[in-house]
Amino acid sequence: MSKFRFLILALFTVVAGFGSASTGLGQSTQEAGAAEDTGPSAVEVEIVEFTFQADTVRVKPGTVVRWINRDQVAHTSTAEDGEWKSPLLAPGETFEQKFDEVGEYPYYCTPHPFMRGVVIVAP
Ligand SMILES: [Cu+2]
Repeated sequence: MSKFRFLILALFTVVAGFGSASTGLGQSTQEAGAAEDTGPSAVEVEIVEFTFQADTVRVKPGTVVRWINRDQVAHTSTAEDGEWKSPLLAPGETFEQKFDEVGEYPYYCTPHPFMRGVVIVAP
């Protein structure tokens, strides 16, 4: 990844962070941003200290959600209904899933079932 692209991603993360600060209720949300100039729009969920951050993401149909493990131990992103199932993600590894259909998609981490998140797909 080029340095420039990394900076864009970092900036997006900061902007999304500001957006979530106003939601309150101890639950963070993240809106899908404008499409990047390459490929479909993507939203990142960081796995940090046994939590999905943000644990609730709202995206438009066709968005790719990318989980990235920034923790010290391995985690997964596993859909409750079996729609997707990441391999065990070692620290630093990522997993992507594209969401085309409107709906709510709860998921968890297989080794740590208390780790929960949801992807909400709406127009
Ligand atoms: Cu886990």
